[in-house]
Formats: sequence, structure tokens, C-alpha cells
Amino acid sequence: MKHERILITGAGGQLGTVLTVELKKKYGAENVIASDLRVNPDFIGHFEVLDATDFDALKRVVLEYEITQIFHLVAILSANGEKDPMNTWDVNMKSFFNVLEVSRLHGIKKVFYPSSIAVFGEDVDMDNTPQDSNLVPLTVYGMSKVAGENWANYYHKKYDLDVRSLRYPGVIGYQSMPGGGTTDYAVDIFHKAVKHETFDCFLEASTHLPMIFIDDAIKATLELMDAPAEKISVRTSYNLSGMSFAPKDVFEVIKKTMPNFEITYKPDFRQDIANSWPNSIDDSQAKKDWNWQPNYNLENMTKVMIEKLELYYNSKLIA
Ligand code: AKB
Repeated sequence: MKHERILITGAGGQLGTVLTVELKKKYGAENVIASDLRVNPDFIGHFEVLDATDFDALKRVVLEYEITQIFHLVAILSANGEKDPMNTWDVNMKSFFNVLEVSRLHGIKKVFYPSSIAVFGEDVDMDNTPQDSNLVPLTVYGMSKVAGENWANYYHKKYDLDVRSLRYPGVIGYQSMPGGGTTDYAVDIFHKAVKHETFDCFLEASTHLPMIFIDDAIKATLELMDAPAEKISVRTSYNLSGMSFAPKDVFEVIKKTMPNFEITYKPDFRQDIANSWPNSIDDSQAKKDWNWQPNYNLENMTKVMIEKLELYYNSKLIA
């Protein structure tokens, strides 16, 4: 049987950094090729400098390494996306078209495509937002994800390409920083707490959003990709959630171990984006189809975040 050979695009991002490590454990370092626009000097293993909007460059890597699966993580996120809408559309769509086409033409078996809670916008139930809601997003990032979900479904129906997708909520992890999203505050708040700095929150205190701890996000990704094809009833993208909270909630939980921690609220343009997104998500279809079950809630995630970031900042002090 042919070995699986995995290509990760956008491997230097928040999810990519951690997913690459897990995929190397699962498939062997020699079978995982990480790629991004810039070299990561600390990366050990196969790394390719790759602009996924360049079809020929992508094709070269796919053929050279005899790739069988692509995890396509390239994207300009919600907040950064609003600063340059045309470029966001261009990068997000072009890179995904290239992945779909290279997969169709060169025998890739499976593709993972990350979608987002940003697909939701006008006219949805904000609490426990259903899988089959209206998708009328208010950001260009969200629009690109709705289009991408439909293209994923199209390639599956028309060409039998096994594309699978998750609508990620805000991802919170200690290993890497998010870049340019609306849920980024929920990572930054832990860094500020551990560094004993006041946190200036760019969202209002009571803005509830769906969130997930990075370990659960990776677990969901791998479980979805491993599920038997006949269990995958959603070929656009699955709702996914781990927990839901507002800035004041995470602040209160952090304060239990760091009583001197302080927060100020200075909402900016990201407040409008957050207001257009659900407070919480119904991910029962993922639970039903491939037994999705998160392990982390706000309390146990906070414990891990503080422990890991304290270790990180203390080791930097010693070094
Ligand atoms: C963002 O905030 O843009 C992302 C997302 C929810 O897709 N983290």
C-alpha cells in the first residue's frame, strides 16, 4: 500500500504549527511536508517555501513529494481581511482553487479545508446556531469561507474528491499566536495575565463567542479526517464547538489564580465583526456523525494555558 504523504499549507500559522507536530507523530516526520510563505528557522523536517496562490509552485511540491493528502490552512482571517478585502478574497479563494485543482488532476485522495464561525452573519439564531443556518456573512473572510464550503461540496459531488471541513470557532492555544482574527483576544489575555500586565480588551465585556482549546481543535481535525467516508454527511463544513464565553468570563476565571490581574475594555472595529457572529454553536451533527466530543471547558483550559505560558516565560527569563 502506498504511504500517506501529507502537505500542510500555511503550516506556520496558529493551527498549522501544532497540527504539523501531530501529523508528524501520526504519519512519521518523513511523510509530512510543511509549507508556508516564509521559512521557519526552527523547523525540523521537510519544509517548503510555498505561495499556494501559485499553481505551478504547488504542483511542483505535490509531484516532487508524491503527496496524497493536503491540509490547506492558508487564509487571511476576519480582522486583517477587512483591511484589504480584495486581496483577502484573492488569497483565500485562489489558494483553495489551486488545492482543489491540483488534487483533482494529480490523484490527491483527501483534502482538509478549514471553515469558520465567520460564515454566519445576518438572520441566524445567535444561540446554539444550527448547522443548516442561512449563511450571510458580514466579512470578506466569512464570504470566502462560505464560497469555499460550496466549492468543497462541488468537488466532492462532481469529481468525488474527498474534501472535509470544520467551521472552527476561536482557537485558543499556548504554542503559537493567532494572526489577525477577531477571537485573538482570547489568546492574548492569557499572555498578559502571565506577564503580570493589564489586558486592554478590544471587545466588550459581555461579547459571547464560540471557542475551542487547541488540543480539541486538533483532535476534531484528525478525527474528521479519519472517519469512514460514509459517516460524513456534511460535505460543506461541520459546525464545531468546545465552549462559549465572553471576555468577562475568562477574566474572572484567570483572576481565581491571579487575583491582581486587571482588564480594561476598549472595543474597536472588531466589535462589529464579533456582534455578527453566533454566541454559541450547535455541533450535534459532528457528534452524531463521527462522535465528536470536546475535552476542554473554560476552567480546565485556563489551568493548562496558565501553566504552559508560565513555563514558557520563565524559561525565557532563564535563557
Ligand atoms: C477569526 O477570528 O477570524 C478566526 C475565526 C473564528 O475564524 N479565529
